[in-house]
Amino acid sequence: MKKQFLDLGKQPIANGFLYKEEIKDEFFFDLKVGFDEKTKLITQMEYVDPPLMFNENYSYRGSMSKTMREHFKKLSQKFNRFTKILEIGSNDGVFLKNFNPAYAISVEPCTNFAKETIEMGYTTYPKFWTMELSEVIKKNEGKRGIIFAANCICHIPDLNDAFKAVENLLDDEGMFIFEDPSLAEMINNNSYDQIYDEHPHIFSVIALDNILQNNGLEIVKVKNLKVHGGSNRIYAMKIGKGNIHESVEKNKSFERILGLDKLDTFKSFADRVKQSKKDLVNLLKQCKKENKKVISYGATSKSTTIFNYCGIGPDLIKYITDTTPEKQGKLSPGMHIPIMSPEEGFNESVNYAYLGAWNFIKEISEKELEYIKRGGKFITHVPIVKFI
Ligand code: JHZ
Repeated sequence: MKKQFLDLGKQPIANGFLYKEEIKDEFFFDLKVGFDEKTKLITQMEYVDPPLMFNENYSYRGSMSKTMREHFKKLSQKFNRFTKILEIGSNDGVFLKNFNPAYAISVEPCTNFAKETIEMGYTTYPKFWTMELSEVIKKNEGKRGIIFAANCICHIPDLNDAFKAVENLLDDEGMFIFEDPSLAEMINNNSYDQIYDEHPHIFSVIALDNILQNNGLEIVKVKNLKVHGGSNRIYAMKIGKGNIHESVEKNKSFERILGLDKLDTFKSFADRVKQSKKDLVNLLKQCKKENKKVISYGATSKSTTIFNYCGIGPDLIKYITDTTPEKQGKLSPGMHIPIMSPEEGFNESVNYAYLGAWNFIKEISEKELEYIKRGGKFITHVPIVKFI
């Protein structure tokens, strides 16, 4: 039974960057978030139909940041080169490209990206991850020693089906490894922008272990990661097949201390979210009053939630810069702020830049030393609304 604790209002498709002519057909939904009392899962009250988000026009490229390219390269070096791997949600191949196509295959429902990894030589199933698909792959390719997914499992509405499908395709001694944003980090950082259509769930280790165990799998190890504003890498195996590392209980008891197994914790989080909205809007209005030019750095899915929930449009944020070619020349979803390349828009006229990609603050501040030296400032809402 889901109990609603947060209403983030009408929201568009977070990665639905669009042209002016497309505004009239733009899709909106109610973004409401609840707590499932049985499994302790934080999950949306109603899910957006996946093909509306993940299709041939999907614009998020995992390889756009150096941080993530290095992250996946480093991780891939820990894997046995000769283990048969399946990646669920291979995007533009940012992880997959580190493996020999003879051993690594993938699943990717965004057909624009599936085409890219096929061209790179990898067998890629251009489909959503389901029990039905895992049966097809088992017949065609055989079972897998490793099933990997980064920023993908929390995108799947039906977790029971997804985990059953993993259990079906995994070798008996195989390892299911996946990373997604951490609920503990979201609560601690007030980073409510982790919630958007593509993230129907935000995972605690407690909730994940409950749901995995209902489907024949269990968590054997947890690694806390810095990427994407704080994520967890979960290592899971078939029940009884692995030794349970102390990190599992450590994470669960930390989460219990934070109250992630109780609805009240999320009610107070919702109060902090409302305050964050007021603070951000007030700060941007003040900048406008002082005739400062404010732009946004990184046209992220996260900033779609922020701009639409807070009602921030081109009057407060002139435009957004982003390195992704597929986003440039378009408008941001819902609030229709123009997007351009950093070469075009990140220039001397900018006074302040709201960090849509706050999760890459280190990479961005290293890259934008000139801007910082001449007095340019960044604005963030994480963990509180402030100038950096
Ligand atoms: P970034 C996406 O979320 C969607 P987003 C998805 N649902 C998910 O889970 C996470 O990714 C992992 C640009 N950029 O990674 C590139 C610059 O312009 O925070 C990207 O468009 N300059 C799958 O969209 C965006 O910012 C830079 O220097 O919230 C970053 O998007 C850098 C570093 C990035 O994910």
